[in-house]
Amino acid sequence: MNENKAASYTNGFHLTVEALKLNGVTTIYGVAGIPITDLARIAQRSGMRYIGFRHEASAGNAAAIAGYLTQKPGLCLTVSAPGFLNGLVALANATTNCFPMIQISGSSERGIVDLQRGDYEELDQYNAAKPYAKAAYRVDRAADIGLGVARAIRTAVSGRPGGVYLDLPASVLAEEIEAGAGAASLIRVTDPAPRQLPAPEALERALALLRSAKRPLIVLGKGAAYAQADADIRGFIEATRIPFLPMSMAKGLLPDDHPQSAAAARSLALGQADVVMLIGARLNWLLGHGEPPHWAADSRFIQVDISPTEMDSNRGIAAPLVGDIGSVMAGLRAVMQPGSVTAPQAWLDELSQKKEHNVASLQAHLDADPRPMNFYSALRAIREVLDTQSGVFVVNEGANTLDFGRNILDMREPRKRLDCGTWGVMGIGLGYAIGAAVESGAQVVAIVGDSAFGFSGMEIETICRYNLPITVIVFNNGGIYRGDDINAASSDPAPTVLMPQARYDKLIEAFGGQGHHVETPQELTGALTAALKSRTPALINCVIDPTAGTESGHLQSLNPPSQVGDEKGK
Ligand code: ADP
Ligand code: TPW
Ligand code: MG
Repeated sequence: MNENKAASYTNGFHLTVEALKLNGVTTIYGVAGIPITDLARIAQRSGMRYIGFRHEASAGNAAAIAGYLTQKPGLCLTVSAPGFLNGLVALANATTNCFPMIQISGSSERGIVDLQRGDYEELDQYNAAKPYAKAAYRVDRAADIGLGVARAIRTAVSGRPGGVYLDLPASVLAEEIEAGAGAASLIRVTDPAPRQLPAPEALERALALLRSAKRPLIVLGKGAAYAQADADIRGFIEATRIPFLPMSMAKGLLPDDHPQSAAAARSLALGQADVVMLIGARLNWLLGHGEPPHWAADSRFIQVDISPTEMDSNRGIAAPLVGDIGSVMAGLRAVMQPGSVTAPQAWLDELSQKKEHNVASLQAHLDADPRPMNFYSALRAIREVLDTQSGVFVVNEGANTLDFGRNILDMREPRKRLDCGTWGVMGIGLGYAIGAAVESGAQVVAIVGDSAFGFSGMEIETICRYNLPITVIVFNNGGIYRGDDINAASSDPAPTVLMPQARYDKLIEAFGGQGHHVETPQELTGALTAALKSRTPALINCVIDPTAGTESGHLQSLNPPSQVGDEKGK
């Protein structure tokens, strides 16, 4: 290319980067290779941040959680075919969790792929992505890159947020077009997630139902956390004195030690509530589909959600409030007469009594000091350290590690707890930790089961390479759920067993991070305190009793047992 041509021409690589920058995308999470290596380079050179991962699933998970935390689509960049598919699991997970994310993937030669002539990394990515994404788009001309990026951004964040796939074939990235025409083709998206106001009659209907309630309950989901309407949500809950129950990622929206929290009396609250207001929470499996025996058969529901078709998905919704949570909560506060909705004292007293009882029995477990440590004693040590900190993100994955972590670790700030979410997926741990650290600059403590850790464990190199303030605590109980299963049939380990003597701490030392091996709560307290103080990458191998966990954690009822003809059906 001669000088004149360089001055007056641009290409698909540059147009993609310019389109992203024009729309405020500042960070790309990805894995480099054909045909997007130069895209990553040009992005970095132009002032964007490029975070390179060891596996696309983790890059995608980082992008997804960036989207959740910032309300802007997190961007994941992948190479063709296998890289694309590796990233797709994260895009599907983002869609399932309603996190806004865009996966941009390079793809191979269309003419060869479509006739299945056998190209390098051949795959019909656009069609493969469709069922797993909120939408998929493919750009076939460099002049359309601005349009493709604009559509991807608006689709990801408007309405119910989700994952969008944007296919950029290698030939489009390399295509040169006249620079002026290229610049003119870019689109800055105006108001990508417009407010959606609820209808006045819908507000009235919901308030009338709340006024009639004897045992009202508010359930806060991660949609409520995502909406960043913290003051209006808290204001409404405190003004009405209605008890609230946070879903796991909504913990901290109001502090867990708030007197109106019904978390410690969950079963009673669900089972007895007569009017339930769901705010950014779906009545899916995590809420027993809204059905008995978890819920009263005659309970009535108010649902605040941006997605109209979420209404009646499991139970009839007596008062649908379709709109964005910020607008709905502000609208309710604006029209509600002061004092007109108040939770009856008898209901509050009933919940308080149950809470006191449950808190006392949890405390008894926390106060025990068994050797080896169990989930209670290890989490008590972590809780005591985290109680002295503010602004720290907690990432939590595993089975028992997740269940105990959710119950024992109190959150006091919104959007600080990130976990397996709607799918109960393993492998989000280090990707979420990296995304949270990169987007916020804050410290992250990732508490992960030893099995869970394995799904994204190589990203400790990424954490060390970028010197991120992340402490990974591996709850090492030697297995999936437990470490004590025995295979009587051969010398192979049982299906759920991992190496109990594994020294995960040594892994991070290979990359220059701090490794700690702990066997007592005191050692765990010391290691976590030191790691947080240093603000540098650390991994704590925390030895947990192999017999302490329960198979399938809290989800035993979902695990079909095989009994016919088995010596040991469980
Ligand atoms: P949880 O797992 O915490 O119960 P879910 O993921 O099931 O939460 O539900 C989140 C809900 O929040 C989804 O139905 C989604 O449509 C909704 N949502 C997300 N963002 C908003 C928003 N800004 N306003 C209204 N609803 C939202
Ligand atoms: C992508 C199935 C659910 S929980 C779990 C697996 C493999 C690991 C539990 O062991 P861990 O925790 O992490 O050591 P603990 O404390 O109970 O010992 N593949 C994917 N997602 C899921 N959910 C699984 C497999 C599973
Ligand atoms: Mg384990």
